[in-house]
Amino acid sequence: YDLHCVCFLLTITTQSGRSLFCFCRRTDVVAVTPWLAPIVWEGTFDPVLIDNIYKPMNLTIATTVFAVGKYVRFLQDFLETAEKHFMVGFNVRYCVFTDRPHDVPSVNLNQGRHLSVIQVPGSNRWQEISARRMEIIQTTIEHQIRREADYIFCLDVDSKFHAHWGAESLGRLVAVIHPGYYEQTRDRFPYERRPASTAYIPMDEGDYYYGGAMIGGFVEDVYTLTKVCRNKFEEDAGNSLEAAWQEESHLNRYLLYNKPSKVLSPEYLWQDFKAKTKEVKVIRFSGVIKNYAEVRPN
Ligand code: UD2
Repeated sequence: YDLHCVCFLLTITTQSGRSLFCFCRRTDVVAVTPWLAPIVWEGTFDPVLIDNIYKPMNLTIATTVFAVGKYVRFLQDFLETAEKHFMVGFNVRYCVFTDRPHDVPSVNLNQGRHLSVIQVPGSNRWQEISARRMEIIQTTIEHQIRREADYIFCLDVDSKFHAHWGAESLGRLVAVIHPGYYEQTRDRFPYERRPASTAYIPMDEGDYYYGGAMIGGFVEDVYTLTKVCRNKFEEDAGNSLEAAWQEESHLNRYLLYNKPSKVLSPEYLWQDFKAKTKEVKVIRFSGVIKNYAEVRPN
């Protein structure tokens, strides 16, 4: 399940006798972490070879997305573009969490893809909506997802897919490098810096700054992640603390001590307001420009 295409020249002969080649063609980016997990950039993997490995497994990918309050307006573009680019040819089970089930748009889904709507409470604080995602994903894995899916991706809704996002992204525990910080040194990362918080990371620690807009992996590994982050969040709340970037801060702390088995480059989480840089050959998924004051409850 957790096959990696790293930086080796590899030849595989398929059942039809065809030889497939896969090798790292990038010299301008680092494509492996210090703990030997691949960092997935365009040009470091062969999508045909990877499909040949994963498609026969008949995998199901759960995909959670929160659309609470006015964020329901982002669902249509999110789903329509996902149908074009995200895990095409795989079984996908979208779980849409919303307080406005009647506003969930009807989008044509391809074969093998299903959508369920799960009602969640609204909130007057955007920080709470964002932070409670861990708790809700944890309980939904317990009640539903672990019976239905092999892998899970948890994604931000105010986003669109623009290009192929496929099985090269699958792994035991998958995180994405935040596009705002991939060129920065660790002392510039916006980790939680107060020792009193359970999300605390000292200045001389940290590998990458991971974006909270995507977590993924085996259902059970993401389950443990959400459970730990939820507990830490609640522990902080009990001490009247809220980490600098809510669940993103807890996620970064978790991933420092539980290293991801695969890291996605910022191709998998760009921001529309940010000009494309030369390393980014393909933007696959990006956060749309939004008027925070208008879409958030406060
Ligand atoms: C950043 C992160 C986001 C999260 C947040 C922390 C990236 C690119 N983005 O984004 O993942 O860690 O900071 O606070 O890494 N939501 C609703 N209704 C609301 C507010 C939020 O449904 O009223 C959901 C929705 O799915 C949204 C997500 O929470 O996509 C994240 O909230 P955000 O978009 O306000 O956070 P943002 O863009 O500052």
